[in-house]
Amino acid sequence: MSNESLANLLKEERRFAPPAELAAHANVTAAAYEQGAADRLGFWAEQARRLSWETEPTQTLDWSNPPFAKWFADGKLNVAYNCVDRHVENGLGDRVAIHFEGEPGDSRSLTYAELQREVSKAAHALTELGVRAGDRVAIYLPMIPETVVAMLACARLGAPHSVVFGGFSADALATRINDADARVVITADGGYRRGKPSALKPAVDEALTRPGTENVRSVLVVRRTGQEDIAWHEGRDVWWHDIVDRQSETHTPEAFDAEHPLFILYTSGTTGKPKGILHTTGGYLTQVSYTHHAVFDLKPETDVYWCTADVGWVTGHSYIVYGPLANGATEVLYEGTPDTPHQGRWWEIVQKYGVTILYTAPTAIRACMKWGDDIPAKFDLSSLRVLGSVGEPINPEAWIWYRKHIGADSAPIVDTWWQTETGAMMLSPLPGVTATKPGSAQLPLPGISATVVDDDAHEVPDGAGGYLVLTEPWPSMLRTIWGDDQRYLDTYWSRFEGKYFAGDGAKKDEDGDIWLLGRVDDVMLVSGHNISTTEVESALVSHPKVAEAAVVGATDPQTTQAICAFVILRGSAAEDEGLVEELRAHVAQQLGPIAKPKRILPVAELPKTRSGKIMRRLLRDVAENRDLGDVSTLTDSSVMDLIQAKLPSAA
Ligand code: 6R9
Repeated sequence: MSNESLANLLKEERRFAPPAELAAHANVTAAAYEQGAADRLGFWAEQARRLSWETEPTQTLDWSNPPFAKWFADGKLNVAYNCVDRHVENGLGDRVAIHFEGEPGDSRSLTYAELQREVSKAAHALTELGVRAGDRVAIYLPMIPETVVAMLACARLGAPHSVVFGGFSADALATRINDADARVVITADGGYRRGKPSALKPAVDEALTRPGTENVRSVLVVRRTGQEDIAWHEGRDVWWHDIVDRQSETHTPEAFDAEHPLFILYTSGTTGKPKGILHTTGGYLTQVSYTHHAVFDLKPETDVYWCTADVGWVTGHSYIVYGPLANGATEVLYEGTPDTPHQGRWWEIVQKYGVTILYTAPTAIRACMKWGDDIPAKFDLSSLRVLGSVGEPINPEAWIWYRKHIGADSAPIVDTWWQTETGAMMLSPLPGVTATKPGSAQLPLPGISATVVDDDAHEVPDGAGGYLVLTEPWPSMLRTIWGDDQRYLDTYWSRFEGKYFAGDGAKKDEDGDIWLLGRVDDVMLVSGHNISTTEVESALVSHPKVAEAAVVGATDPQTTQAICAFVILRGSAAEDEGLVEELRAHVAQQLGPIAKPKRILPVAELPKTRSGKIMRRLLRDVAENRDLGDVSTLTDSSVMDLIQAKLPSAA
């Protein structure tokens, strides 16, 4: 990237104060920022007391060998005990932990007491299969209660889990089993996706034929879809109901060191083999618990919380499993897609359970915008009081739509920036404190130190752009890349000395609030200006005819890169002659002539990763007439054929 800072193009003037009622009773007030700034370690030591420790830690942070952190190193605790048993001991056994909603419409609620029995039985079953503390267990399951039970059973035994998203192929699963050297795989016959059963077990069978997976001795199989023709490997495969159901319902948890590994989660990144991000116990649980309490203002007695992510992503780990359950929340777990059997399915679920806190991703919000305002309007969404967003920068127009059509123009939106590597939220407004700005994650949470720096690692002044960095260690930080300390150093700690490089472009506005501008690899260089893909996309989405946009820089002889935009039009908009000119003029008017796209191509779909992030790399290949790179992480690879087929009409 050149020395020129990211152009600070977008000017967003709208502000939304917290609702008075929420502010008056907020879990966290502005004092937390002062406390975190005055004594960061003292602040986190206090948050660690949210947990129940078998041995209380006396040490907060050991940073004697940076960047290898140890948090609460002399403390001991059991994560599953903290997420389940202690709530039962505190008299909350009858509280619902999970309202499960299957895609075909089956539903089932588990109380904390029931969850305790299920986790205990599963822990005994894993022990019978030979799982011991430190053994890795791969989990390849749909979004069903057994997935949460399996993760907690592993945590209870100190056996790090590696959850692999159920949409991944046999190859991706084999690579991950191999890298973590997993000993047991927990899977299901299948799950329900888009109205039909989708098999999982065959992918496990195939993965286990690949070299490097020989150490897997057992495959534990949950029966979900009941398909008849499932292949069975005697001696290796075991039905969940055969082994789990007959176990004792009581199990004594063992306490582990705070730095005992809790899980490995693979993140693909843009190049190279997937990185096994390693998270440990005490610091991770402290920060997911605190942030879930602070950012969602969770009142566990009355709130019904719903995070729509898949458990296969970090959002599912931290904000479906560990954060909410550590806090004794009641939450919804939904198996399927938002448009099955109809495009109002999510809103029907909000109405059915009286969901009060909803946490979802910009890609889903933009899909709902495209489907139309009339769909959510058919349901009673008045229970919602806090709305969260995560995964990508949220375009201001999508933010406004979310607030207006889902949040009754009153629920605060918390735009939470974080990563698999950070383990928990790092930047976000606080719903009872912050006057929110559409499209900005705004500021580091209490106890977190983050800023924006230029190429030479100097902090940029307000109004300027650069790179987001984290300047102090935080409790839920990754500890390393599994089996590859050098890659951990090279990837995150070598770009700016002593600072964690997140890989995201960002700017500070005139108030010092932070705006995320997309991955650094995606930033465009146009006639000597660094221009953010996010800002041009947001300008396009602010046009009434555009539902979604993806912008890339394509090599250009005159301007180094030329801005090339792919847009999805809103339902009623026609792809007529003047449209492209109209959109170019709109961007120029919103951001300035420098940001005017050279090409705009209306398309039916955009290439997305399975966690819903736009894959700009592939669009760059298209814009530069190259063969497509690796498409294996795409949700639907036929999308690229459709886009390429449209290409001759462009330019
Ligand atoms: C939690 C999660 C991490 C990357 C991150 C950034 C993008 C996530 C964001 C956001 C802008 C937000 N990202 N939240 N960008 N605003 N609120 O998504 O983890 O899958 O590891 O992705 O996602 O680019 O670096 P992960």
